[in-house]
Amino acid sequence: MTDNIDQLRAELLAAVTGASDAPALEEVRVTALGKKGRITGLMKDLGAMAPEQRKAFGQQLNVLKDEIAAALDVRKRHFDSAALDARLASESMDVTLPVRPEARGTLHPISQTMDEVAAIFGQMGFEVADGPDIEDDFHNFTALNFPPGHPAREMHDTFFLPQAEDGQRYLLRTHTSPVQIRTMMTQKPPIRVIIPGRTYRCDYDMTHTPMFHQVELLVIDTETNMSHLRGCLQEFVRTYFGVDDLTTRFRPSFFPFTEPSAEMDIGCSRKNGELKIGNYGDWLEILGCGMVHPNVLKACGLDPEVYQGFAAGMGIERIAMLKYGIPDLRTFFESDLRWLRHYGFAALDIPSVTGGLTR
Ligand code: 2U9
Repeated sequence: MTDNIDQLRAELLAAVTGASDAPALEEVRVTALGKKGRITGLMKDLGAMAPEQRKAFGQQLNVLKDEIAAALDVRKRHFDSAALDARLASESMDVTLPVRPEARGTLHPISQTMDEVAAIFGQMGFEVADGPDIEDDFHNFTALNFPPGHPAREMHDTFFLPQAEDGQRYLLRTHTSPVQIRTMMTQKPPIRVIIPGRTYRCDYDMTHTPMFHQVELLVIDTETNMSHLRGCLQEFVRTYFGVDDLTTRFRPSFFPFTEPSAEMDIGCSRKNGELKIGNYGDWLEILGCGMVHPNVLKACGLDPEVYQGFAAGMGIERIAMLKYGIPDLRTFFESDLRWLRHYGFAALDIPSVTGGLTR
């Protein structure tokens, strides 16, 4: 009996050692320990033996079973680690190789334009501020001096969220101006901020998309006036469009949040249906602006007798289209890779006032 077990042990251990790969080893396991395996078969024979013999033989079989299982386990781990090494070797890559040119990503013109705007105003001492896309009525309308029945407060102009548990009707901000309200309520003047960001209005046609981008700016100090506003905006458009002596023109306008309010035009030419920025005698509207309304200052806890400020706002898509000759607004949001490759920017082409601003 013992001789048989010793012989079986030697045979099975030799088979384990001789298995050349994981499937061969699995076959050995089935042969030894599977349902119809050799050790399993001997276990079944125990039932027919006398109690004394069953006890002695059973113990020897259990030892054999454990030994073979352990040997199988050691050999299996050897194959597993060899397989892992082979996989790691086959999947390794040389991270020092240059990026494949056809896989190169580009910066969307919206991101590039926002970066350029931030670089120009940053040079003038402005900081970038941001705030939530979901706003409440106070920050988006009331603090900005919108009267109760103003059309912008209507359902068909603004995306309202379902009434919240706190009874408020939250909305997707219709401009980035709520960020200026939050800034004035939390920071002590002097304030010089620009706010680039997403804005939302219920509108979709050739010149409007439900989500678009704006950049607004705000300056609050004890002595600010329209000439500061004009100088600042003139400096911006000259740098942005790369035309050193670009002329600007102010036309009176109206916004609830500024008084007086104006629209600023820049010089251009429309000869032969081609738009060119420069001093060619024609005018192109570029942005809206004005002195911050005293009611807005009061709503933010600032005394209009002490502080004045100016603000302006412009559409990012519009100034990107003008500078980079992009004819159709809707293409900005189509995620067309050919369009992105054509109009996109190299990721490392970081804009600054001295480089990367003009093409
Ligand atoms: C505060 C006070 C005043 C921001 C301003 C405009 C004029 C303006 C439009 C340009 C094109 C929006 O994207 S657009 O449709 N904006 O004409 N925006 S003054 O005035 C502010 C903002 C915040 C507290």
